[in-house]
Amino acid sequence: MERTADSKTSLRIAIQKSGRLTDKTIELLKGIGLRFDDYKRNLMVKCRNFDVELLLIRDDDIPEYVQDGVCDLGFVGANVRAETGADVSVLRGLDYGVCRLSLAAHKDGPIQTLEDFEGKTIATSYPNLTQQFLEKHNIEADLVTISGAVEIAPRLEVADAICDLVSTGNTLKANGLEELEVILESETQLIQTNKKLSPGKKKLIEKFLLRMDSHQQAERSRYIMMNAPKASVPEIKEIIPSLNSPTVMPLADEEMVAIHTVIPIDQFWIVMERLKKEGATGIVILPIESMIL
Ligand code: PRT
Ligand code: ZN
Repeated sequence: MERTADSKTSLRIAIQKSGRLTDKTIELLKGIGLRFDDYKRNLMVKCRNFDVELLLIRDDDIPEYVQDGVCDLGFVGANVRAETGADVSVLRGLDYGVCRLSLAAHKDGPIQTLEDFEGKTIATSYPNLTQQFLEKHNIEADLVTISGAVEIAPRLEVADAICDLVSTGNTLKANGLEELEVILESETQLIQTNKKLSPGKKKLIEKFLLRMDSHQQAERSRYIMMNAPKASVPEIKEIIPSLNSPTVMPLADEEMVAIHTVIPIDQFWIVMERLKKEGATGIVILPIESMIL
């Protein structure tokens, strides 16, 4: 049990109740060892083994709840945070819920460049971000704020163009639209209130972040073991962008050694090919549960 001196201290974290960010956020919280009961049917869930309670709400409400100090932390898309303009601090960027907010228009229509948006009507759920972008580029356009199915607005002749979230681009394509300008690159963020926090809460946030960082680091890394010719060790050390120097152990065959180390997952295949070239054999890759640097 992670109890603090101040036993009433409990961190309140806002997460999306039901939507694209929910499963990944729950997975992340479970991944850092938090245990809680059925979150699907409750608005508030107490964590069993950490002083945390989760508040499950619509993503649009998260920035404001955190700004007002109703919640200490929140997991929300950068798009929603930026649109609300909430006074919060961004603690971490997380690599899920990745998308972009883009201006789009009919594929072969009259709008082909940014200047062509002048005087046109744009449908969006992000009027603030769209307006800020247009103003920055000295373009005057009329905004129509709609809350869903923005992509069909041009077909319904509600607007000439749209400004909406894009991830694969399939929705735009299916509606005969072309992405013309990215106005914001977005990902899920962990945000924190700017209201004054008690020392107990600050300590809990520190612990929470340490767990999260260790988990993220571990997710991006793999433990690698291999046998290799002793003569290749200097080359192998060059190839492996290891955190520290790798562990090199002697084997019964005096010409060979066993090497253990950690590699970043994004370099996995490049490293692998080069290791094989240096004569590495019996390469074993293992996932890492947690990593404290
Ligand atoms: O009910 P609640 O208000 O909580 O949820 P919501 O319906 O407002 O949001 P939800 O669950 O749809 O999305 C939550 C967050 O996920 C967004 O705020 C973004 O931060 C992130 N996200 C990531 C996305 C997308 N990718 C995404 N592709 N949110 C929406 N989309 C939609 C987009 O609006 C468009 O309709 O998907 C369509 C485009 O997708 P592609 O793959 O066809 O390009
Ligand atoms: Zn929403």
